[in-house]
Amino acid sequence: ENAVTKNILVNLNKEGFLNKTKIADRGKKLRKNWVTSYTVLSGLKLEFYKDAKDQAASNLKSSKLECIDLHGASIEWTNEKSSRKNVFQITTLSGNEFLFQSDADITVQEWFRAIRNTIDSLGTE
Ligand code: I3S
Repeated sequence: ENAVTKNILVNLNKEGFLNKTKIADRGKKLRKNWVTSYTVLSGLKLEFYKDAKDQAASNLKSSKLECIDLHGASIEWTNEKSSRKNVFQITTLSGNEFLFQSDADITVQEWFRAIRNTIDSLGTE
């Protein structure tokens, strides 16, 4: 089984609105700027759009805000990096750090689980 097959088997695809801020770029600390983006977990990566309509038109390069490669990334809950509740951090192999948050407890837990499962399924392949 390769990573793509595993992803299909455990059905990790997910999309919806999530608050996000990038806090480091290749290890260099950035000033926080929380934005709400339409977030899409496509199995291998996380993509961000302004809204769902933009995602539907994702063939238009301009609508995509950013993309996170989850291969080799880590994910963890954090209480120290924001005063907000339900915050988790993703750190990419390249040293980019992002915080994600939603006031909806279940939403955040579902996102955390789906992203962690994706990272685990990508493994070291
Ligand atoms: O880690 P910080 O500096 O307390 O993060 C806050 C700032 O990014 C703030 O913007 P200004 O630096 O322009 O004041 C944001 O408005 C806050 O939301 C940030 O804190 P939270 O606790 O919301 O992550």
